[in-house]
Amino acid sequence: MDSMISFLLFLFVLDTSPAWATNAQISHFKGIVCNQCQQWCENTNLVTPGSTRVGKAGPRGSRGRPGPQGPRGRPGDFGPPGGIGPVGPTGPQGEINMTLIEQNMDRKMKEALQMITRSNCEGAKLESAFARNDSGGVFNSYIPTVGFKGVFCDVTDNGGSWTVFQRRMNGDVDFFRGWDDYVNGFGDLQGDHWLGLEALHQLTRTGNIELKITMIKKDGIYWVAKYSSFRIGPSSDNYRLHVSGFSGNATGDALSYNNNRQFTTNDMDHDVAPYNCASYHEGAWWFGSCGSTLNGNFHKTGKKGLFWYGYANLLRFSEMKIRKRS
Ligand SMILES: [Ca+2]
Repeated sequence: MDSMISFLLFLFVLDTSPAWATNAQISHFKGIVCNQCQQWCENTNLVTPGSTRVGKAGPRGSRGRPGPQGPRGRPGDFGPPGGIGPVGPTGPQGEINMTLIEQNMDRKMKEALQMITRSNCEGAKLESAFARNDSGGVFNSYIPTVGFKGVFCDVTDNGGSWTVFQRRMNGDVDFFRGWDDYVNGFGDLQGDHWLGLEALHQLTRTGNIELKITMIKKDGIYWVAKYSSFRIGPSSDNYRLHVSGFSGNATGDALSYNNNRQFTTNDMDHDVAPYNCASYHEGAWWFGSCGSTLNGNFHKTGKKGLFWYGYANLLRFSEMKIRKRS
């Protein structure tokens, strides 16, 4: 009942717009009515923006106190990596530690190293040969002053380690040659060949070298001539022969006649004959006043043939090889 009275009073106030009603009084009545009849007020849009008045702005307030310090920030990401610096100066050359290198090599590498560093056939193994046959094979060697050179190593005869330096077996290589060829060597290492006088000098210069000569006569007899000491002098002495200590079943010590003789070829006569013994025998050897030679003409007989200790002992095979004396 009281609300109804207030409402009627409010309508009265609004309709009459009395001059005596202050804004505060109007707002007071609005509050009372709408507290009681809120839904009605909303539905009738009785409360309008115009029903309130905006007052003058008040004085500006004082500045507030600073707020509390904020939490610490997260660390930043890493930056991009820097560039590669300049190459430093080259260090001093170190010494080659052969012991360490060999320790790290496998067996095959060691064999390869032995192949290129060996100067003779000592300890040569057949499986390391470049080419081979029943008695041995071809190996690469490094001979002082000569350089790299192929050699045929006999790895089977009485313990092996033989370096073959002369062989006549089929006659397909001409042995009637000049000085340079005999110094440097010629022929087929697996067949007929001459290793070379300079190589022979280098391989025997230290001494303690033995020589073995195997021969097969035309009649099939097998001969062996061994010498316990064999050495070839230097180029300046025309590769003089020093040999001694003969043994074997070959008839006669043929090389004793050639001992201490210089080498003679058809273009370099160092023999004592009034003519050139190499031309006379169609070969080359440590001739004195000539004498026998294993470097004669394979296909001829008599003084131009291949013989040992006299023209009558013609050969169809000869091989000369050396190794360190045990
Ligand atoms: Ca002469």
